[in-house]
Amino acid sequence: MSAAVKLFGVSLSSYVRGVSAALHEKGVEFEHLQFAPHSEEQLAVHPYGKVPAFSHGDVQLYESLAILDYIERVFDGPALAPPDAAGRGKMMQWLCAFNSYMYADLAAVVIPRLIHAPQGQPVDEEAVAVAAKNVRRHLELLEKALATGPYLVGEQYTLADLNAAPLIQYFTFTPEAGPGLEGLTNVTRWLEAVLARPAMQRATQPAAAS
Ligand SMILES: N[C@@H](CCC(=O)N[C@@H](CS)C(=O)NCC(=O)O)C(=O)O
Repeated sequence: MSAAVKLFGVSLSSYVRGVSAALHEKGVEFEHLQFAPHSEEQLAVHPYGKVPAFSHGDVQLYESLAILDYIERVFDGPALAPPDAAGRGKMMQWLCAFNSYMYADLAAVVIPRLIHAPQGQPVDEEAVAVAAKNVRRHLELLEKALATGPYLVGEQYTLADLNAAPLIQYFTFTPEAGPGLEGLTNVTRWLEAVLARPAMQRATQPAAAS
């Protein structure tokens, strides 16, 4: 019998959704434990209390990039990374660019608009406006990349696509999405295609974020 696979962290999290989508793409059966960030349970599997964390038998991991890479290397199913060094480098570039630069600006719009405001918490409009301007620049970069193929690394759907799309989808639920996505037809087409994948649908609970 194969070792048990467990995913730790609430489905609402965009990073958890990416990892969940990768597991579904590969057809991996897994137990999904809906732990909240910084809960006692999550701190037991992630020293920083963030989501996601992951285990496969004795292997315990945190950081979505590490988890996605492990899933791609260990499990059968459709390849989610290019076979060649150049393609793999491009995929890693987009994973790192999203995690290092894009995530913070997207979250700085999404969290106040979709989490804080509905809870009656004040929103720093100036900070949201600055972040939204940065988001527009990130999306323009994606627009250019997506002019040469359906996915970020060209013809092949990869970890880079499933890592980025969930938080960009949340961005589309904010008022900033109108100007943010205006004219970006490649990004819009890409987002629709990624979100329509059965694996992403199974990983997705967008209603919880709106
Ligand atoms: N670098 C981490 C980031 C994880 C992360 O920031 N997750 C968010 C949810 S999408 C989280 O746990 N937020 C709670 C917090 O930051 O306190 C990864 O890639 O796994």
